[in-house]
Amino acid sequence: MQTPPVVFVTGATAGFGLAITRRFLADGCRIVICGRRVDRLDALQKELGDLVHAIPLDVRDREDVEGAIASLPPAFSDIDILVNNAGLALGTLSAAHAEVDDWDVMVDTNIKGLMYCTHTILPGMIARGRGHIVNMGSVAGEFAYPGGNAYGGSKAFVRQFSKNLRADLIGTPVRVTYVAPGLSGGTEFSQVRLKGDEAKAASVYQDTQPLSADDIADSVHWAATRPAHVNINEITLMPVCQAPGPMAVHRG
Ligand code: NDP
Ligand code: 8X3
Repeated sequence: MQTPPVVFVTGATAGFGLAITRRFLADGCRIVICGRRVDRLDALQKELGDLVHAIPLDVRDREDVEGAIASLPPAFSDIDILVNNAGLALGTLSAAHAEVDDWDVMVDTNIKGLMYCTHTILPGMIARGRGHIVNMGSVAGEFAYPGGNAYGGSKAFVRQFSKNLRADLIGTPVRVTYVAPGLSGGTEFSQVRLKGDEAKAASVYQDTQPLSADDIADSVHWAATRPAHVNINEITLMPVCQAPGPMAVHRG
């Protein structure tokens, strides 16, 4: 890295996004952090200091995304690295029993929010001749499991969108990386997915050593700090306690 890049992290009020923020901050990067929870953003702004610029942002709101990015102060406006991390799963029910409102929220956040941020920030990267977009996927985007329905589908979109971005960006120096973590603990992901059922959320990680948010931050940071001619297309990481399972066969 020459001058420390400007990094824009969506969903930085918790979990992976916060760990990614701390990892890049350790390099002296300037970082725009966003999320919906203003109290968290205020506290983080105070804690992390002047290299951070915190903005309340719901990535589902296209006008808000475009307006917030257009009005960044000059020190933070030339974004070098966009980490499209904001996302969530809602529910674990099978498709016929799932809430269609939950599907809407996942599609609006994981797919449309990611597209809005990308579409708003990408032209500046191309014009400046430097940039890197890191999209947060999941193993759920590749491996099917019961109850994964719309969440896994949304992450499969992110994976293919990342590859298609690379195809569009050929001939430019802008890089794209898709990161697909497996079981990861120490974040709010399961509390959100299980709608506040703390006991159920804790049971997801019972007797396991899941990945940590710092493991994901390391991967993102590693991809972003390869030499400029190297594009890491995709990183899939799972904890050692996890592996893909066999295909289901119903005999009856
Ligand atoms: P957390 O729930 O801990 O963090 C999610 C972050 O996304 C929060 O900062 C939240 O902030 C933000 N967010 C959610 N919706 C919006 C929105 N509409 N606009 C802006 N920000 C939003 O989850 P993780 O850190 O675990 O997950 C981060 C990403 O990693 C997600 O995309 C998730 O799908 C993916 N992932 C997680 C795995 C895991 O097991 N933990 C494994 C694989 C992938 P706020 O509420 O303040 O808006
Ligand atoms: C989160 C990982 O396996 O719970 O994306 O879908 S999983």
